Amino acid sequence: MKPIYILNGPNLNLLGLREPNVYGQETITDLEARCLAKAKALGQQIDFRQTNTEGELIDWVHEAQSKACGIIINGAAYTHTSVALHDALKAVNIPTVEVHLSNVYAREPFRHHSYISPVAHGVICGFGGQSYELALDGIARILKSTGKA
Ligand code: CA2
Repeated sequence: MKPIYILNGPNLNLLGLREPNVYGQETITDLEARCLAKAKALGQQIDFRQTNTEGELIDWVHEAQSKACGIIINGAAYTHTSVALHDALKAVNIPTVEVHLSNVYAREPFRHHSYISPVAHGVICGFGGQSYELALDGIARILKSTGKA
């Protein structure tokens, strides 16, 4: 069974270590453990990664085309800036769900635009770490309905 790639962008390695008022107490390791437990309950495999580099994130999206059955992506700040990430996601034809911990629409206006949303099946934001679990539910449903689970 191919895994669902869960890709995390810049600064998310600081989760739980800085700005707990915005992003909560959970570390990136806690978040990975939460995703592993949820994936197990859904009978799915995951490959959970974080990078601070735009090019690496794009390389992982390309790799996902042949090695993953779906993508869950928190592009972090690249969500709002990266045409390259938009183009990479547009080029892959496996289901993609955009996630954010915070409700980006309740924050600064520059966070209201996403280059990922137009090329994603769906978007989940504002539920903290639970956003990732909801995204796993959503992608598992897509995979089942398309016979790819
Ligand atoms: O809410 C989200 O998940 C975001 O993708 C997080 C990004 C932000 O740029 C997006 O607008 C929304 C920021 C990730 C940085 O995470 C930090 C965690 C702890 C301390 C500092 C940054």
